[in-house]
Amino acid sequence: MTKPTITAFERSPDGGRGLARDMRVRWALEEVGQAYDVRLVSFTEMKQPAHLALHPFGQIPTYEEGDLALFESGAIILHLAQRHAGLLPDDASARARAVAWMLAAVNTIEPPILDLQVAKFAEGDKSWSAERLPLVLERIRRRLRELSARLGDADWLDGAFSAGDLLMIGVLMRVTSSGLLDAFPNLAAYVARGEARPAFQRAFAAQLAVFTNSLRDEAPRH
Ligand code: GTB
Repeated sequence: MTKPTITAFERSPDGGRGLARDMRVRWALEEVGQAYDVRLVSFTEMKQPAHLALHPFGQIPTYEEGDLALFESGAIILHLAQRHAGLLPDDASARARAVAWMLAAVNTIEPPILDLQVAKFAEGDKSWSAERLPLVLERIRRRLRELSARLGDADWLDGAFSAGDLLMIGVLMRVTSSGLLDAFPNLAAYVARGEARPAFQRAFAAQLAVFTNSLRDEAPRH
């Protein structure tokens, strides 16, 4: 495989906490042992024609491998999982179930979590915001309850670790700091189990280094 290039924030607003979606792509690349390059983009560059040709919505991450260009973190991870061993089971039915978990992560669990970010950061100053917030939180709790019940005391969602777990943990990471996982110790342990994987650690360190370097580059010189 041609060494792929992904895009990531030149300076992530999350301060290097691994919450931007290049993190999950880096993690998948590390899991399958595929070396990659990173092109850092600013918010301005993301909206310029060169980047829009790669990503119609002017976002990160993107993925370039030879003449293949992809956007959408889920699609990039599915591509990697299909091209390499290690992220999808060989058995066709188990593979289909793992893909179902990938879609459940981005299609069922992530939307209410994104809604919380919108409620807090984009709508926090609206007169109706305080009234809406509990509804948004309850929609997340409902999904966490359901997911927690299904996971039970298993390590991973369906047998061995798969791209379904990678995406699900990538999504759940976005609510760990809010305390929403505290009521679901098995989900908190599930996220911690994912974060303990060596591939996660390498990916996390790489994205943190980008943030740390961006601070250093900006530091006043004496
Ligand atoms: N569905 C797409 C995917 O999965 O790839 C969504 C891509 C997306 O939302 N990208 C965001 C982006 O480029 C970065 S990850 N935003 C810039 C823009 O739209 O102009 C979302 C994100 C951003 C910041 C934090 N944070 O600071 O905590 C967390 C997550």
